[in-house]
Amino acid sequence: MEQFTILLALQNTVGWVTAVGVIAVLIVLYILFSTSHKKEDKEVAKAKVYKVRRKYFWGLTAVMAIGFLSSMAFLPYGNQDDKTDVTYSVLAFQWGWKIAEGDKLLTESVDEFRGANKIDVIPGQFVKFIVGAKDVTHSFGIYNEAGDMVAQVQAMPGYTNDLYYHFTEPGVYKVLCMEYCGIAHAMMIATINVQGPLNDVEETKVETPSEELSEENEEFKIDVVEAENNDLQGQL
Ligand SMILES: [Cu+2]
Repeated sequence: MEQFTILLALQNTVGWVTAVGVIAVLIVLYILFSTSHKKEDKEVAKAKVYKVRRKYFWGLTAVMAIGFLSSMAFLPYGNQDDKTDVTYSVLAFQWGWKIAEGDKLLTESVDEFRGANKIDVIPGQFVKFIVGAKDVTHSFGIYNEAGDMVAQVQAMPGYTNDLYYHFTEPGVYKVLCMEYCGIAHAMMIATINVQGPLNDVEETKVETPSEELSEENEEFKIDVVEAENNDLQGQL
């Protein structure tokens, strides 16, 4: 966040320097042309303006070069691989997704590549997706449970693109194709299941009455346990 603030401040500064420079040139132009009437004066004025303009151009180029080079150090994109917990390869095809752990897409041909259209990710994992396509251009879009797109990258044949996403929120994420790719484009759906391990689910106590359970009660208890198990499955 801090880096973005610095970048914005730099952008603003460059903007202001440009604006002030343009205004200065316009003022000089105006003064020179409004005070010189004779033809030869205009020629002299023109030469002066060109000289100022040249200096301004090189000055601005130097300021921009220094600003650009020094701001490179603050770019928020470096070292993503160091943060990566798990890498997945993603192959888009007409019409579906193959997702497999690892960087197989970089080493295997697209015909050999095997994968599933559903993966499990542990909440908190920083995931790298290596995304490619088998046939035509597709687009790998990740949607959260609220239906908001949280990350997206093009899936192109012959290339791979990297996409990083930090799954901080648990939930069932959907992968949809963002690039119209033919008749069954809308059927291209994969699932990224971001749920905690089973033992993270809070245990619900089944209260046992102190008196001995009759057969009927015993059955009732089993029903309750099964219903709870079903609930858990629904969540997972
Ligand atoms: Cu597609």
